[in-house]
Amino acid sequence: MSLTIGIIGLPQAGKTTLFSALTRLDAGAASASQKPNQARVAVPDERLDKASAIFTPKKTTPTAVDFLDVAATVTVEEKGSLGKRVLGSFRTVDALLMVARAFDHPYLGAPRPRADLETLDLELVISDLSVIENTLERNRKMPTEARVWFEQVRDVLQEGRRPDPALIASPPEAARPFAQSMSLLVAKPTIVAANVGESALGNEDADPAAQEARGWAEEHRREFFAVCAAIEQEISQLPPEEAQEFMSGLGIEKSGLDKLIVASYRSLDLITFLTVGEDECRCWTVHRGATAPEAAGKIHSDLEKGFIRAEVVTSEDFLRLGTMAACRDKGVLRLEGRTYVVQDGDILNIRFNV
Ligand SMILES: Nc1nc2c(ncn2[C@@H]2O[C@H](COP(=O)(O)OP(=O)(O)OP(=O)(O)O)[C@@H](O)[C@H]2O)c(=O)[nH]1
Ligand SMILES: [Mg+2]
Repeated sequence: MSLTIGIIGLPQAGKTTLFSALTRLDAGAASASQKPNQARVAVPDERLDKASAIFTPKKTTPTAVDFLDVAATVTVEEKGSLGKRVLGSFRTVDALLMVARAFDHPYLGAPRPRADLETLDLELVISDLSVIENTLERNRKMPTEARVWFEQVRDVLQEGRRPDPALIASPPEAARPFAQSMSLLVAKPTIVAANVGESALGNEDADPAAQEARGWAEEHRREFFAVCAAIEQEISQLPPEEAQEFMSGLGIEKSGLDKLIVASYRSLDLITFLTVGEDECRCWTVHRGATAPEAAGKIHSDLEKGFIRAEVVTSEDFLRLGTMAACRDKGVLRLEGRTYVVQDGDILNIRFNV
């Protein structure tokens, strides 16, 4: 299971620049042809790096995130809205990253992130509305129970509001076959990024346009971060050591990728656990609240089926003490059963039999 994040925004917001920065690819040329950009990125995790330095395993395996970037510049036929081509591409993603321009653009002028985010959000609502209306239109004989649910969602959207996640998550049985292929954009976890100008570097959060975007994100209960995509793209082309030096020189504490991963995991309610050893050190992603057997199932279905117990230590304790034996001696290596709820950063060793 890998996670896909769709980068969405008005034309010239800096989506492709950000995509290039996140993926270390130079996607500028591809975007000129309006071909979507898609690439997989390893999720940075310090705990994994440090565990790997201790074990020097044959393999180190981070988790991965896929990014999708679609040009928002639309043709005349698409009538100035983001349109089917653009928004349709995002129906299959797990989360949306809304990029708001917070830099001065050569011909679009001063940033107005609040207005842009409103416009973008409205486009999502309009697109979802048309999907629902088409579904109702095409399935005139839909059971009443299903129709009522669709109309409920439609009415909320028509008022320009977002439907209650609980409503979206639980369509009545009769509506499921119709709702499945729909995957509403407004129902997706959404993160807002302000793409600030170079003058705001090192102090991105204090930038007035970034604050405007943050305000909007907070009102809409979305995760937020500020980034300067143009600089990050330049940094992403440097060798890692130089990049680190360059970033500290500019006062950038965390890369856009780091900020995005934190925001995404929070907004999707995901956590990371680790498995370590001489063969492999590896990160895994599970939903917050997953039990030890569920986590074991991520590794292999046999581990879930034959689950006996999990040996658990926090990465903090392990990295401080350096060996499992020391963790056992200090009593920080615990044996947990089926009901144990896995915590972010836990190092697990599953005992099982098949
Ligand atoms: N000054 C400044 N310019 C930027 C920044 N990010 C992007 N740009 C510039 O803004 C323009 C648009 O950037 P793109 O990344 O192509 O924007 P986009 O959102 O992909 O645009 P479409 O694909 O047309 O929808 C380019 O000229 C970039 O160089 C930034 O952080 N600062
Ligand atoms: Mg682009």
